[in-house]
Amino acid sequence: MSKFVCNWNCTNHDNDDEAKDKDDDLNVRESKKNTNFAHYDKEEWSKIVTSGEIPYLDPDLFSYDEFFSNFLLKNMPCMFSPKLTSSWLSCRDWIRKGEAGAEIDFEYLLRVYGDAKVSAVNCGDDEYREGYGTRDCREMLFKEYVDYWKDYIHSGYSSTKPCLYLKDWHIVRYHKMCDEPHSELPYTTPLYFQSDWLNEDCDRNDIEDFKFCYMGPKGSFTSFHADVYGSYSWSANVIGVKKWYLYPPGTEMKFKGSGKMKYDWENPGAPGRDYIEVIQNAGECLFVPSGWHHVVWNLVDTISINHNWFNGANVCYIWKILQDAFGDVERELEEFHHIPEFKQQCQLVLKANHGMHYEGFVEILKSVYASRRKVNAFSNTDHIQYDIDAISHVIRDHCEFPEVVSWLSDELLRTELT
Ligand SMILES: O=C(O)CCC(=O)C(=O)O
Ligand SMILES: [Fe+2]
Repeated sequence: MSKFVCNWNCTNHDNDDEAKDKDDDLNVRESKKNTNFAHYDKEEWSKIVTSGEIPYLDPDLFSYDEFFSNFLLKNMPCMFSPKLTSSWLSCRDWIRKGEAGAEIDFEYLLRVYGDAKVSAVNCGDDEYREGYGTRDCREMLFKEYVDYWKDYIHSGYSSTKPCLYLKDWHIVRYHKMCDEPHSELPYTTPLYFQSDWLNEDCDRNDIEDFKFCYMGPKGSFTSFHADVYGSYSWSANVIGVKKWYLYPPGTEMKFKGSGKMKYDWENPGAPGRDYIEVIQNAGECLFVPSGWHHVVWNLVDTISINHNWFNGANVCYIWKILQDAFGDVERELEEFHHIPEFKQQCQLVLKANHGMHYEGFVEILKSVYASRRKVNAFSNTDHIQYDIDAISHVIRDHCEFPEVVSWLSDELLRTELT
């Protein structure tokens, strides 16, 4: 057993007959999804919302174990001081001294990334603002984006020009793919975020990862959302300032009328809509817990590094979100339920809509399990044991795939880890 107390509770009540009867009502269904958090101490979330502040941590004084127990397991946000990023190449080389303080070194960035392919969204687009994806997503070369950005700054951020936000750039993958001499990575993942099953799996299979660089002018923003698959995220500012509105799980329901979620831009904190406002300065790094909705504003020209990830501490939540998404697909395609391959077809739609299906999820669990049994993948034995226990727990809950459960039983028999 690991010394860390587990918080697993994977039973998905979506399968209950009684619950199915009520499923016609979207709001009932959505509030049922909130039971995904039943095993967390919501009191703790309310306390920090009431205090209006999140813990500010000095990495020299804060161990991984403390972060694991106090933030990952409790699903609570926190901010790390700039000491966490002070050794990053990007925090040194992407910035230069200007007349009014630190400024972006566009010339350096152009030399290294000029020909990289990037995409930028138009923050003025209504669809983007409403958080439903956008058709106005522009593919361009990095040098074209810099030309635009410089011009936008020069115009005094003119409201007659579009506000374009360069998002979701897989910069680590760019370094891996190009054989230019500038292969030194712009940052290293801080220890606190290194137990990362999602990116571990992407790296192992050489597929697109969840490690991003964001660059945007003053006024650019990311709409109201919770992160992909229910993952955690961390976000570090290389330069600039972000303002975050963080909503504890469940409070996003306050933005629902009948049907779709609608964020209230004029009044993000009307009574009952509990949130914390967080200012993130240059070098600081924010931990965003699973299922916390958020809106993010760049208050000045800002560059950040952001990862999405999950591990043993939130894997049950990821599994529940996946089951909920599968339930949604089944309901959408209900008229075809008599077709013999109905479930398999729903899995394919799940993969297309959600980005992951059951099989993909199990593959991640299996490969993390195998690597944890080699022990030295992540050196702390308590955390290795925690990961192994978490995977066993989720897989046992995975009754739709008896062959996976029997794979686990075989593996457990072979496990000699004490
Ligand atoms: O910085 C942004 O614009 C969005 C970041 C974000 O949503 C995240 O890191 O989860
Ligand atoms: Fe996010």
